[in-house]
Amino acid sequence: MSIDEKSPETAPSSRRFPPGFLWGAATAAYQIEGATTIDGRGPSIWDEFCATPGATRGGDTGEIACDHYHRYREDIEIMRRLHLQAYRFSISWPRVMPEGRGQVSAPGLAFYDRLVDALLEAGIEPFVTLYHWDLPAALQRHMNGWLHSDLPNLFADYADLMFNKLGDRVRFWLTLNEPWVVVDAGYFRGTHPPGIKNPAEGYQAGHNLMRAHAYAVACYRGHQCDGGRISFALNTTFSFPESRSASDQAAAERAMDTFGGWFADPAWSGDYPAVMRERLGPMLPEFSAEDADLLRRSMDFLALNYYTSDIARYSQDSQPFEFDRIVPGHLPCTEMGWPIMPDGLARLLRRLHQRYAGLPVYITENGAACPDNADEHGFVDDQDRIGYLAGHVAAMAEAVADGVDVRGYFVWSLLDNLEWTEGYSKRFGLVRCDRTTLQRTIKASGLWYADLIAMGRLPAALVDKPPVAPGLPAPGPVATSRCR
Ligand code: GCO
Repeated sequence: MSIDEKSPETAPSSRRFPPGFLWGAATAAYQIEGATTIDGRGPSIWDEFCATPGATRGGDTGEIACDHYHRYREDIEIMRRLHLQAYRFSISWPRVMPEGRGQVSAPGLAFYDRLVDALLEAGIEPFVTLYHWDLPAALQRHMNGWLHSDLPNLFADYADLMFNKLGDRVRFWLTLNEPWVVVDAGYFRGTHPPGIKNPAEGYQAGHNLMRAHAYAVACYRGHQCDGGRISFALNTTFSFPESRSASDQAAAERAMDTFGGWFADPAWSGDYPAVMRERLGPMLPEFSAEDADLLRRSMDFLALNYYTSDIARYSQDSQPFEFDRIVPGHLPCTEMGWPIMPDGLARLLRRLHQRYAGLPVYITENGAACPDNADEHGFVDDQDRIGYLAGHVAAMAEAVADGVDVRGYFVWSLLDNLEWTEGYSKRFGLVRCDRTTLQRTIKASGLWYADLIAMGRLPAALVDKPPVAPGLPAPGPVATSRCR
C-alpha cells in the first residue's frame, strides 16, 4: 500500500474530492413509496397510467413498489450502513395535496416530516425533488395538466407548502426532475402519461414546466431560508461529432443546445437557445419579460443526471435541427441499451462549467441497470455495476482535477424500484429489493460504494487503469432520440 492509500490528505489531487463533497443515492416517490391509496393520498397520472392494460411491462405498478412509505426507517438504516452522506428523494404532490390544489393531507405532510427528521438524525443531508413526474391526476383531468397556463402557479403554491413545512431543515431543493423526459416521453412520443404525441403541445408543456420552476424558485428565495439552495435536475448527454467536419461539429452543438440547453439556458439566461428560436419559429412559446426575469439565474447549482452520451451527425433530412443522434454501436451497453460512456461525463462537465460559469455542480443521478442474478441468500455480485460506477466516478474526478466545481454525486438508485414503463424488470439499485418479500439485501456495488465513501478518495487502481464495465454488446449504430 503506498502512502497516499493511507491518508486522503496526501493522495494526489486527481484522486481527492473537495472538502464537504457529498456522496449520496437517489430515489423518487412513485418508484419506491407504494401505499398509494392510504392516508388520504390522491391518485397521480402514473397510478392511472399504470392501471391501463399494456402500459407497463408485466402490468407492473407503483401500488406496493418498495413499500418505502412503511419501511423508511429500515431504508435509512441501510443508508447508514452504506455511509451515505446525502439522500435525494421526491415528494409525491398528490400525497400532500390529493387534488393538487386546495385541501392538504396532514398524514401526507407528516410522512415527509418524519422522513426528513430521521435522515437528519442519521447525519444524512436531504435533497428534495418537488416534481418527479407524479402529477396529481385531478390536475390532468380538470386542467389538462402542464398545458394549462395556470399550472405553474399551482405548482408554486404546492412548493410554498413544502418550503413552509421542511424549509427549516432541508437545504437542497430541486423543483423538477428532467423536464426533457416529461416532454419527450409524455408529449412527443406518448410513452409516458399523459400519452400525447404532438410537438406543439410538447413545447408548450416544457414552457409551463420552466415557468413552474421559475415561480417556485422565486417563492423559495422569498422565504430567505438561510444557506438553502435550489435548482432543477437536468438530464442530458455529451454529443460527440461523428467526424471532424465543420458540419458534424455544428450538428453536435445543435444536439446539445436542443437537449440540455433547451431547459438549462432559460434557467440561466431567461430564454431558449438561439437555434431553437430560429428553427422552431412560432411553435416555441415566448417568455414574458416578467417570466424571463424570474427564470434568469434561477439555478443556484447545476443538478446533472447523467447516464450515457451519443454521437451527432449532420443530416439535412432531419428537420428542423438537421442532425441525427447516433447510438455508438461499438460500446458495451447497460440493460437499458444505453452505451457506457464515462468519457462523455468528463466532457459534459467541462462544457457545462464553461457555459454556466460559476455554478457548482451536483451529479444528482448516475447509475446502471444490470442483469443482477441473486444467489440463494439474495446477494447480487454486480461487478458490472461496480465497473460502471467506478468509471464514472473516475471521469468525475478527472473533471474535478481540471477545475470543475463538482460538489456531490448521487447513485441512481438506492433500491431496485419501478423503472417506469419497464416495471421492475430493470434494476438500478445498490440494494436489492426482493419482489416477493420486499427484503432488502445490499449488493456488491453497495459494499463497494460504502468503501469508496469511507475512503473519501479514489483508489489508485481506478486512476491508473479505469475499469471498463462489462456489458451487453450494443446493436449496430441506430439513429434515435431516446438518449438520456
Ligand atoms: C429518469 C429518472 C429516474 C429513472 C432513472 C433510470 O431519469 O428517468 O430520474 O426516475 O428511474 O433515470 O432510468
